[in-house]
Amino acid sequence: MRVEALSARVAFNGRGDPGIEAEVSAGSEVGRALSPSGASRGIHEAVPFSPGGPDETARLVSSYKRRVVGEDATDILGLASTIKKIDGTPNYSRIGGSAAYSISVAAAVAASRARGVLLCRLIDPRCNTLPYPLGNVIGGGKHAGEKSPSIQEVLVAPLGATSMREAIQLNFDVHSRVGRELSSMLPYPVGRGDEGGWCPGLTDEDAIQLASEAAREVADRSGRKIRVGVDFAAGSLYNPKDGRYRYRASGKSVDREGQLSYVAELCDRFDLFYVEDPLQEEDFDGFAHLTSSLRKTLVVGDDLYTTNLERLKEGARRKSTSGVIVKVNQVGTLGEAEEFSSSSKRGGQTLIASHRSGDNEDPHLADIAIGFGCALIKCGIIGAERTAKLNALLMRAEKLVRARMAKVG
Ligand code: 2PG
Ligand code: MG
Repeated sequence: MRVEALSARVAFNGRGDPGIEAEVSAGSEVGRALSPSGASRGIHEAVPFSPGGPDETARLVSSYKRRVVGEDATDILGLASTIKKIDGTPNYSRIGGSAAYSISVAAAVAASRARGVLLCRLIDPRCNTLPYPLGNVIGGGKHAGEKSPSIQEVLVAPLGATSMREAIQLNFDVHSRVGRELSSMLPYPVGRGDEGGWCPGLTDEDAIQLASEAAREVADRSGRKIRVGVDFAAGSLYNPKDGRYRYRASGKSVDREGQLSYVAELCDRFDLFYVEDPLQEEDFDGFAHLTSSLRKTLVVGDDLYTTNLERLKEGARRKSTSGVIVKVNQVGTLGEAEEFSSSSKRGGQTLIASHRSGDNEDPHLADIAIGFGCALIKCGIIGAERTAKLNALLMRAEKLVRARMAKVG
């Protein structure tokens, strides 16, 4: 099934950042995809735009579109390699990673429509695992204001839920319970960060405590297990000049050893099932230390890997992590992200598909998570760009008759 036409425009995400929206026709159907954008970006991520910025990135598409037209839209890996060749740089600095993202995803969407299958089934015709939603109840770091916690995300996952419907409801319940608690304990109204998590003027530990209590209450009432995790996004806390991690909310400042023990202490105190980027993105050995010592916690690499196969191999060699984040726009195309995902699962990693802090109403992440066989999907709880993915998961849970919730832990 050949790509018949391709066009692109600049469009905006829920944070107001520009992205590239591609429109691809194949098999007389049209697929669309709009690239998301990160605020705490890993240093090894694909460059989002060509040197002239978003408008030039969209305009450039017309100069190379004849090399995409005629390609097989159902061939996710083949199309990725064509786009990679067109760019010709290691990190999409010529055509822009946002163009690579949107063209590759839009082509797959068009192909799935033309075939009459869900996008997840185009990615993997045998996919049958539904990921647990991992959503942030409290936001901090680069996703929230100065006075909010320094840790970027306090997350919950309803690992005892027996259906997608129940899982999503439990996350909503924890989120609203935290909101009610905050309005009774603080003398000012609390806003929400980029991903819909509350962003109160609390220290990190108070924020984790609050989310843990809310999770426990909802778990007790429902009889379902709900676990708490955090994304430190430690690259944002780290100062390479002095090698220290700074928590502006509490005034805490620690060196590498101090950070290692602080992470372990928080895991122990709050029974965290999940820690993402607990160290800065070059410290493969520090991650390995945590992975071997924190047996009950998933130690997850996001900025550590940036969905990059070579970095994943390095992590595998050093046994750095037990979990891996996949974000298509970190690497560029859907096909490259698929290769990364397969390789990480072969290596025994727990795979987590993730949204970006600047995201939009596209539902495609739900299909990507199911198609890649992810155990978890990190896509927030509140806000239309987050519920777009959650609602798509509900529909897939209904349509994929033999699908079951993933096994985590
Ligand atoms: C992260 C992401 C998504 P951003 O660090 O995991 O939550 O944030 O998109 O800002 O990189
Ligand atoms: Mg992260």
